Amino acid sequence: MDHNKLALPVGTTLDRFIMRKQEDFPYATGELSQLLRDIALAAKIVNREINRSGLIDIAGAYGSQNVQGEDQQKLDVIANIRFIRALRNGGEVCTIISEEDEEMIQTGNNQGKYVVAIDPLDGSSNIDVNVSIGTIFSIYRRVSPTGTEGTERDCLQTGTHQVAAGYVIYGSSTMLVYTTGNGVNGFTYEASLGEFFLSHPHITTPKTGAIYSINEGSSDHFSEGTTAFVAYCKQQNYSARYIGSLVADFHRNLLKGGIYMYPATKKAPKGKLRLMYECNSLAFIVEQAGGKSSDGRNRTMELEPKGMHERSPLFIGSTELVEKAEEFLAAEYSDVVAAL
Ligand code: AHM
Ligand code: MG
Repeated sequence: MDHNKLALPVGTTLDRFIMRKQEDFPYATGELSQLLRDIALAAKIVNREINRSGLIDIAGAYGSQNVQGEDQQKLDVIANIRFIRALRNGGEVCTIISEEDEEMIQTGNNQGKYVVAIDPLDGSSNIDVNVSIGTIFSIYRRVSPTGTEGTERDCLQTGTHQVAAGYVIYGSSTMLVYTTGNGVNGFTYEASLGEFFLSHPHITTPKTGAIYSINEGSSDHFSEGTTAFVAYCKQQNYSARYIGSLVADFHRNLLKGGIYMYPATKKAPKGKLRLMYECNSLAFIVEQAGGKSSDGRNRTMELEPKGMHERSPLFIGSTELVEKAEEFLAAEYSDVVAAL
């Protein structure tokens, strides 16, 4: 009997993978590695809270609104506390931007070299009905001198300056997917061992796909270009798939090929999604996986952020589909932007 078949290796843990990657950079000090491990630790805790949310009184609305004027769920607040605490205790981060906090958060770690932008729990209106939700993050190196508090300039860098980005999907299994600019790797959480294991090495996204994801309930407010592109998707017999949970919609399309869209609408001329901790993070990942992300005309990662909670339209996924959407939008896009 082949003993290896009796007990298959469990594989590479996230910690070991991060350590190995660090060895690839001879002058790396390990701070970014530690920071990624802090995020993974908070993700495990948040995963635990989500899994038992039906049993204890942490599902449902918190009774307040966040900076965007959206109802906060209790788990939004809990996830925010967990990630901020992990980043504060870790010591590598001087400043955090969170979807849940209007102002930037100073961690008190003025020696920290990094700034994190995070949506601690995205798609949280789906929590009560057991639909997948996620955490999205971007990591930047600060531009202000260490030893001082982080500044707005540290927080408002273009997406091209990200040193790492990732997401956690709390779904039928929990996964952490991240990039440090050298490809994309995915890790699946093994709850009984309390570890993330490498399950999706070198993720590449198909060049094209047959899935389009958009909230067609808003179609009365779509621009002509968006309407025409959606009609094109139907002519091609693409499948419509829209969970309404960005990480879940993005993750599916990343693996299978497709396009996710949150366009500018007449009601929301800059769309809904936030540039700093939703669009840019996923844009870095999709590009590293061979895909594309734009606001319909401009590369997402080159957009100049003017505010920490700024919104941007988002067309993201397989390169051919994003380029096709851009073609449809090209004619009218200049009018939309002119009207902003
Ligand atoms: P949130 O950050 O308040 O959770 O909102 C973001 C979510 C995304 O996960 C999702 O893709 C989008 O909002 C859905 O919006 P809509 O209901 O307008 O389609
Ligand atoms: Mg969000």
